[in-house]
Amino acid sequence: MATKFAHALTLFVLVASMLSMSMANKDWSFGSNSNYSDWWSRFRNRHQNKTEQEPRKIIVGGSEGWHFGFNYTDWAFKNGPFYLNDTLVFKYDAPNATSFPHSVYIFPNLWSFLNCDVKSAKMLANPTQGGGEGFHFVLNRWQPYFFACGERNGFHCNSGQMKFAVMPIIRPFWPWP
Ligand SMILES: *[C@@H]1O[C@H](CO)[C@@H](O)[C@H](O)[C@H]1NC(C)=O
Ligand SMILES: *[C@@H]1O[C@H](CO)[C@@H](O)[C@H](O)[C@H]1NC(C)=O
Ligand SMILES: *[C@@H]1O[C@H](CO)[C@@H](O)[C@H](O)[C@H]1NC(C)=O
Ligand SMILES: *[C@@H]1O[C@H](CO)[C@@H](O)[C@H](O)[C@H]1NC(C)=O
Ligand SMILES: *[C@@H]1O[C@H](CO)[C@@H](O)[C@H](O)[C@H]1NC(C)=O
Ligand SMILES: [Cu+2]
Repeated sequence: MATKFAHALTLFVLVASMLSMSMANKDWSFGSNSNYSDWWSRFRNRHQNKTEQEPRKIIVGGSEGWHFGFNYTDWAFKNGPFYLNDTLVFKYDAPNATSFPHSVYIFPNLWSFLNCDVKSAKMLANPTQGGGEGFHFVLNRWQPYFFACGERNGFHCNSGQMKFAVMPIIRPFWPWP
């Protein structure tokens, strides 16, 4: 129980630092290195570049795709923040004689995520749905999402690091610098 709590605390700090980092880096506040004319020019320009504001399609793991042994927590941390209506694309080959199956599950809460309790999770995509264009999942709710691979009763989730959490944030009305 103590380790569970420590894990939860770590995750909380991670998410909090992710959010504050994104706020700080993107110069969200009227801080010392920002000024009003800067802010107004950004506001006026907001209609000029719509492409930047559209929801993105993000391939989970980038060129690595969705496989055993890649650090997806690290990936999510480095590729965040994610925005509402962004689409996550899970790409993995259908199993064959020499490769192991993967899948995509979503946990109902932080505790089952930390424990890789696949039995309490819901399957989003079976082992054959990651082929071709991949399995698409839209982050269309303002809530934390806990993803994992459900194969081998949590072994891929635990030992294979095939798990990550994202908390989509609301996209600002004008392009961020
Ligand atoms: C405020 O921002 C504008 C536009 O970026 C810049 O030209 C100006 O030098 C800045 N003023 C100060 C005091 O930093
Ligand atoms: C608009 O945003 C896109 C994508 O970030 C960028 O490639 C392009 O250069 C931007 N165009 C202008 C006029 O800023
Ligand atoms: C995965 O990455 C996270 C964040 O960078 C790090 O805290 C963790 O120790 C890494 N896990 C492993 C097994 O390397
Ligand atoms: C996300 O997409 C839905 C459906 O297209 C739309 O109703 C909603 O306003 C969008 N939300 C944001 C924050 O873009
Ligand atoms: C099985 O899948 C792996 C990875 O998806 C691929 O590299 C390999 O060529 C495939 N083997 C066969 C016999 O199709
Ligand atoms: Cu897997």
